[in-house]
Amino acid sequence: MASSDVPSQSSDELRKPDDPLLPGQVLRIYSMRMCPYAQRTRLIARAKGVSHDIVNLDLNNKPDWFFDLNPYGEVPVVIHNGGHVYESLIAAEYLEEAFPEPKLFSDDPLIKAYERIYYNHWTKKGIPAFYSLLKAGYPDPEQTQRLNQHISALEGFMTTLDKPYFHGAAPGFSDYMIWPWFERLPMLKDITEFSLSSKDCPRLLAWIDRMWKDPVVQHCKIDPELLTKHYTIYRKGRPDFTIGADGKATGSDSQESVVVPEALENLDGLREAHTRDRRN
Ligand SMILES: N[C@@H](CCC(=O)N[C@@H](CS)C(=O)NCC(=O)O)C(=O)O
Repeated sequence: MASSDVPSQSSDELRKPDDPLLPGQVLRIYSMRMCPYAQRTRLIARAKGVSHDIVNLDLNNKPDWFFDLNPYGEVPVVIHNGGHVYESLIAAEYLEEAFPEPKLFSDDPLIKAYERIYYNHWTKKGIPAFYSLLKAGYPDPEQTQRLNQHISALEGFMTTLDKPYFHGAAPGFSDYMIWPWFERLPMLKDITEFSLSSKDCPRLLAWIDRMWKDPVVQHCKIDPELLTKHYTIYRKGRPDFTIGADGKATGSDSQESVVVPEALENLDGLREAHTRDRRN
């Protein structure tokens, strides 16, 4: 089935892991509309043409059973064949193996290893730098420099590779693992004035233009205005995770916003601990 024909359902109805899939659907993804990690799995499922059911969670009100699926209490979780797979990279790799066509990884072990190096770099170095700048909420020179340094490494990979995509001639696994944060660059610009320079990042800027033309990216795209609204609140502490539900256009900032003080290496630093753990 061509990926454009694939029915996928996005819903706020809290379907449980054992609730049957809708007719014709093969798997379920527990997600949150604004989540870049969940977007990784949505991109792979879409690229594979796998018909799936997306259940959006309110991460401020997680049902207790969700921790049985993922002890970290995080989305994404993929439900398939009676199993549940969490951690976005593991879930995406699972989808690549469970649904071999179209292949998003090269058969050549060296090319595959390079692709892993690219998205591992972004996950390990780029994402923490991205959130640290976001959390600052202004053009903090130190955090801007840190993010630029890790983005320059991606530009360097592309220069050495000399291909239109990290995967090669077409978008592939590594492109979809890196993309969600590049889709969020306009949001980061709105909040911190950060942007890529055409002098330093010509290849990445050309990659971004190409990625926007990819039908899979277009399908999984998130309303940019909602992203800015969501992260404006998120960076201060307690976001409204139901933003975007049923056309809901505003995140509620009615809860008192708290700037979380500890050093930020991942999203944990942006969230109050009690919203991440089991309630009982
Ligand atoms: N390392 C995880 C990170 C996933 C993650 O941080 N997801 C966020 C949403 S974007 C989440 O579910 N957070 C739980 C919470 O904030 O309570 C992965 O790669 O899947």
